[in-house]
Amino acid sequence: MKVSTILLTVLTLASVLAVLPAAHADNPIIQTRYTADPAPVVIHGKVYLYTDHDENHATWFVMKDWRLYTSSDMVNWTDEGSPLSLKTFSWAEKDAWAPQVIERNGLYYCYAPMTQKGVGMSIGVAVASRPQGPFHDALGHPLVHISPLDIDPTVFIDRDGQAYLYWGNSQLYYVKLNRDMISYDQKVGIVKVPLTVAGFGKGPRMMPGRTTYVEGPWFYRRGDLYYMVYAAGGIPEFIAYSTSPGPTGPWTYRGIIMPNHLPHLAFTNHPGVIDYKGHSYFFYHNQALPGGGGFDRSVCVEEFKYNPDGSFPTILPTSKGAPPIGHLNPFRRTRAATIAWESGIQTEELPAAGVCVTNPQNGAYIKVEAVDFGGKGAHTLSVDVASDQAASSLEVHIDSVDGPTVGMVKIPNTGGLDKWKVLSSAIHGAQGAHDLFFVFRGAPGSELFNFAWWKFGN
Ligand code: FUB
Repeated sequence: MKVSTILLTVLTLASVLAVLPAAHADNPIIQTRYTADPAPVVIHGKVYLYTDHDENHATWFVMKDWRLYTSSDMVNWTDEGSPLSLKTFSWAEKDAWAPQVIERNGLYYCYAPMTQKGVGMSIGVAVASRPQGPFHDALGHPLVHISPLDIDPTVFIDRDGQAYLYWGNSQLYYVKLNRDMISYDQKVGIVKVPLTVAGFGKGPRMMPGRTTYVEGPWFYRRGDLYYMVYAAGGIPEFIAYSTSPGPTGPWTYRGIIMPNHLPHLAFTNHPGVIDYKGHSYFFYHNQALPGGGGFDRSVCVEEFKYNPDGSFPTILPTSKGAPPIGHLNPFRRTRAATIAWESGIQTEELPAAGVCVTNPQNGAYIKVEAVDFGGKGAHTLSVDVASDQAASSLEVHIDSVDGPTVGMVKIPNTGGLDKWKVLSSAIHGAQGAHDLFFVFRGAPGSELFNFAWWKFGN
């Protein structure tokens, strides 16, 4: 793409973003925490989105745990808590950075970079029997360490069963993983990928003699073409990609996917690419949440279509995000921490209750998108809540936060924020497909109640 075309695209985008109504935004897709470095994977028909986690008000990368969110419709994301943290690795000191998870033979392997005490960034591997974890350190020491910039592992199993782990900042390395996924072919050893201009593009002026490759590689195959998508070009980073006829190169530079210098993008970026239910998705991070910044980032997603020759289109960040694919069934028990958008709540893992919605104040709300109440509609709503306040309520609206009220559950003092009670109430007028809004009401300035799950009845 010509520089003038990129500039025009950037300017057009800037004006489009300026007029997009924030109230309808679904990007960033996680609002309850700052999340970065998305690592999506499809497991048993569901998207598992692993992220790392920027602590609030950070002035450097302050990152202690990894988080997991799941979705079946690409708009409602369920907070599954933290499946692993620095505490998982006895040798870790700090810096829970960009992870990736892969399944093999019914086990789930998480490759994660972190600072090894007294050594520098190294990559560990943890294993779990469920994608939700808990993950356990598989080795008790790092899997690979070759430089202080050993970060951003990306893992892929090819059709012949050979698994590859690529990683690295400013230099790309790989190993051929053994079938156990926790050791690698020592004869091949750690391979340094030749970063040629033909393979990875010419770096900008501030990176003399270098290619565009910086970090955050995301490796996969589509048909017979192998893709390496990565953060590129120095700071602020754009996302570029290279392709190859084989898993170990030779690589050909294919250009920019997501430009930099766009409103709300952070100085870093990190790709994650999946196909799901016949659609293609590009995950990245920005700094668009209130209080956001380069060290308080947020994961986003856009839907895209590959060009017929397998090349990427230019993907621009939007505040709208990907459209829903399918409807959420409200007659199944749904965790309250299933959220398309929220305002004024938190999520927290509570003993005996799992990940719940906590700390809502008067006027806080949760939006659940594309909920199908069917032709017969819903007539009851049950919610599992715990409260130490006398007179709170949960209003149920459809279409918008101040749209028609279809019901209201009175929430009494249940005996404490850990005393759970299932309460039910009548619902009127919830029929067909709508966005659903739970609005929290109660004494201003108070933490109203904890909310574990909800279920409509007909
Ligand atoms: O999140 C910490 C580091 O910033 C990641 O490992 C890089 O990819 C960049 O996003």
